[in-house]
Parts: sequence; structure tokens; C-alpha cells
Amino acid sequence: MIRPFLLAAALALLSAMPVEAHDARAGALTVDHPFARATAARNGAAYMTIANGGGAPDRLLRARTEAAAKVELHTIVRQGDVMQMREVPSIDIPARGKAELKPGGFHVMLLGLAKPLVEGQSFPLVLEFEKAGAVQVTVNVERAGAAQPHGQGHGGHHHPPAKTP
Ligand SMILES: [Cu+2]
Repeated sequence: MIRPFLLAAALALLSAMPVEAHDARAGALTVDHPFARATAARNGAAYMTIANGGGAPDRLLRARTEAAAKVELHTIVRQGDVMQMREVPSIDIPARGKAELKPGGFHVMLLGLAKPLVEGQSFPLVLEFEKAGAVQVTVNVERAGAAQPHGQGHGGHHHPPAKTP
């Protein structure tokens, strides 16, 4: 039999752990929860939050993966009523700040997927930063967002941040 106080301690420990612990670190940077949406299309996108705990800004310069023929850094800009993807040379990660790559904004564009992105699978993605260097992260493929075709720029992020007790 488990003593109540031990059980409480165990539960507290469990709730403190993120559901999907696949963060990666590179120097002062922490890459939190890289994910992509399941798609049967030729192209997809990867999202993540990159936090910078250091006092100097850094920059995501490029990314690569075997999962796609070509990888670009994109943002989404509004032109009148139309949201359009635009390639960017880099993505800034401010000192003691963060860059959020998310649907409707910055993303790692995966062009010419080798195979469809299937929910529940994952693939490696190498990120190259100006100062922190290269780091490999594991991108989880998640359920395709309902009414969230890539590039349309509407929110609908189905993955709320981990709750802090
Ligand atoms: Cu794109």
C-alpha cells in the first residue's frame, strides 16, 4: 500500500513533467516541442519555440532533414486579404527572448516530402544557428489541424503549452 504522502509526491512529480519531453539544447538556446502537422501533400511545415537564455541574440540560419528534398525558412505575410508565405534569410532569436515558429507565422518549410507525414511518427531535423551551431531535434508529427491548411495563416494551434502548477 502506498502512503498518501508518497502518492501525493509522486503525482506532483508527474504533473511537473512535460507530456512530450523532446526539447533540445544548443548553447544558450532551448528548442521546445518541434512538431509538424500530418499531411499527405508534397509540402509541410515544422514549428517549435526557440528560447534564448543568453545575453546575446542568435539567429536560425537554415535547417535540413532527410524527410524533405528542400528546406526553407518561411514567414507568412498579409497582402490585402491574402496570406502568403515568404522565404526569409534567417529567423532572429532575441537575447533572453524567444522565437516562436507556429502556424500563421514563422515556420520551417519542408518542400518535396519524401513521404507523407503520418500522425504519431517523427523525423530528425537539423537546425543551424549563427552562434549556437547545429543541433538535431526530433519533430513529432501531430494530427492535421482541422480547417488549418498550411499557408492560410489562421491560428488553431491545438497544442497548449504545458501547464505549470
Ligand atoms: Cu512555408
